[in-house]
Amino acid sequence: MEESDEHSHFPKYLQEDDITLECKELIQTLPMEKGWVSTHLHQYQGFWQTKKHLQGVLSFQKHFQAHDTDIILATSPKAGTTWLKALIFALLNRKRYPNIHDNNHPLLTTNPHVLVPFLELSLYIEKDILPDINSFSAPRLFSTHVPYKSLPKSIKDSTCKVVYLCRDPKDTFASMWHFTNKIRPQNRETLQLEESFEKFSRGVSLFGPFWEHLLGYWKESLERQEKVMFLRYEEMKMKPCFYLKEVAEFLGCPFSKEEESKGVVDDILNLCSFEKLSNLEVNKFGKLPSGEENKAFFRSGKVGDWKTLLSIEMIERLNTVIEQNLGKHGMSF
Ligand code: PAP
Repeated sequence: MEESDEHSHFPKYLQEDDITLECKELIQTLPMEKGWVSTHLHQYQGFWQTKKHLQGVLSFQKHFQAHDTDIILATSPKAGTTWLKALIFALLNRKRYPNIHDNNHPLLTTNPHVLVPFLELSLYIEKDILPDINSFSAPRLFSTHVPYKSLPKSIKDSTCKVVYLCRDPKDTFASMWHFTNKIRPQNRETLQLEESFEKFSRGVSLFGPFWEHLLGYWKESLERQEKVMFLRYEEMKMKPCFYLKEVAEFLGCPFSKEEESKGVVDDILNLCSFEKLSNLEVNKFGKLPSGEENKAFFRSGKVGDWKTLLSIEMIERLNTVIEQNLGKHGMSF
């Protein structure tokens, strides 16, 4: 029996039998490193995965058939996935739930990760069981942490839309470190900050290197603007109204003048705000089907919280890594 690693989204204990033969054989051929917690990470198509994630990725790559109307939310872990899921779910379902104050909105009783499932971490994670996603009504809304280059061909070839959200790697690291500590098995000591930081800076984190993840979607967003929309957490925090309207345009469901004057944009932003979501019963006391507490996905929701965690040396080191890998592509944080 092996403990699953950081950011589970799937059951904590992984039996050898839960892994397909195909995945076991592939793993023998891949570079390997010790992960942040206890299990190993395996480098597949340039990105680090746990065994179980890898199996989900393989099944997703093999079986998922995109529809032209699908919408895929892509993020690297801890970039603000929960927020993006809530916002876009509320945006797409605004006609179905026109009165957000009516208490019947699904986001008031259900965690965003349940409403917008991960393809590789949830829908395609079970060995030998394929999800029945053809019954989902259009537009189907899914999410993924899989890097652009590893997405199934049908996503790239179809006209389905991809919305990517990234975040300052210093905050991403801080969020990931706190989260991994929170969900670690009770009998494990607190993660060593220095050790996790060293791995993150070398690119060894779930779906890392973070810079390659970000660049894959960034380049595609420049080449195919109608296909991939590239968003930053910090900018969305600063101008949420502007970006929600931009996303609505991009997804082909712009707000009408009437909706704007009725305050629909603000209603969605309020419903999906950190304060609102984190204080709901479901997110304070509920759990995901995979066993994680919903509250683990709501910590501080701030920009720049890394200042409370990282030493001056760490900040310098990460800034250098960011500059070396992203600076030449015109990106900075
Ligand atoms: P995931 O990629 O593992 O699904 P994700 O949702 O990206 O997780 O990570 C949670 C982060 O998003 C937390 O950041 P923090 O640790 O720096 O606080 C969490 O607080 C933040 N978050 C969750 N919901 C919201 C929200 N509604 N608005 C802004 N930030 C949010």
